Amino acid sequence: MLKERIEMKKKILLTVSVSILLLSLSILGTLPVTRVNASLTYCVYPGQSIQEAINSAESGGIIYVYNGTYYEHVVVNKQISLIGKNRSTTVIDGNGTGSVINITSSYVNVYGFTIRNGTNGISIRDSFYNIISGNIVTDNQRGMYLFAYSCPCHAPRKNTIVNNTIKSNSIGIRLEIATENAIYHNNFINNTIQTYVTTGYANTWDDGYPSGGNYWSNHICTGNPNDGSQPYTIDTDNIDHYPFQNPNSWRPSTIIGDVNGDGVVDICDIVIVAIAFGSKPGSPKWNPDADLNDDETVDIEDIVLAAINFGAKYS
Ligand SMILES: [Ca+2]
Ligand SMILES: [Ca+2]
Repeated sequence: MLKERIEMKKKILLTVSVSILLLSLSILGTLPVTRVNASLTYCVYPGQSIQEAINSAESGGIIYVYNGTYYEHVVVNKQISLIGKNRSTTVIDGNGTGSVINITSSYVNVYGFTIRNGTNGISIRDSFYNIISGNIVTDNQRGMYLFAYSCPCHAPRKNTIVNNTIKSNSIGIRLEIATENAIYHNNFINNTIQTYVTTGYANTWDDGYPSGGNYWSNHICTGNPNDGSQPYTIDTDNIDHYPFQNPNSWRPSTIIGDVNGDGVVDICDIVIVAIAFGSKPGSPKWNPDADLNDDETVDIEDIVLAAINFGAKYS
């Protein structure tokens, strides 16, 4: 019985995933930023507005942004996944002012962008359980800014910031009254001030050993990660116990299907695989992260691998 139930669960998950896949594939050729299916996926092309897509989306929706440079100040005020096609070539530029992406809702995913040239690259205000992964955040006054807008009781908590490169900002990350957030497997490179943290508020800067913490360009240590003998100390409540000697040296997520490396296999991962469906190295849609079985093709086998592990997370 148990085996049958597991098989049934797999079948249901596969059906759901393939439906999502087909839906995703069916919309990739369309141009308007219009709703494709109830609250699911919107595509944004160069010349269109990411904000308009967010405004149209319902909670739980996915905004998929094609390669290009978008000069916008994006406000994310509802629970959505904002996914860029390629972190190097899908660019949101703040034109030197404001927050490039301002997150005021909880349960938001932001994956796969270059976010640049703002007062804040990404700001997270009074909100929780957001996941910022796989982005390049550069040339902002504050790369990331987590803060309580109204009162300390709204201090941002439980946000996860993983697999980002945060470089050449005046301040890499500013945590102003923010606590219990997890920040690991990021590259902090040549920010004038790497971190600026309000004292008395504790956050997590590593994922334990041997998973490790972050790479810091201003911290010399040995090992990927270091064994704990050369921690990167911000203050007594904020210590990266296991920093990395070299950038990008963390092991990929050990959960098959966790494409964006945030520790859980969910709809965001399935969509990333679906978007790369049919691609091989060299093709425009190719994303090596989506090739879960490493056979240099993103196909149904990769979708199935993600579907089987749907819901899995680090314990
Ligand atoms: Ca994931
Ligand atoms: Ca594959």
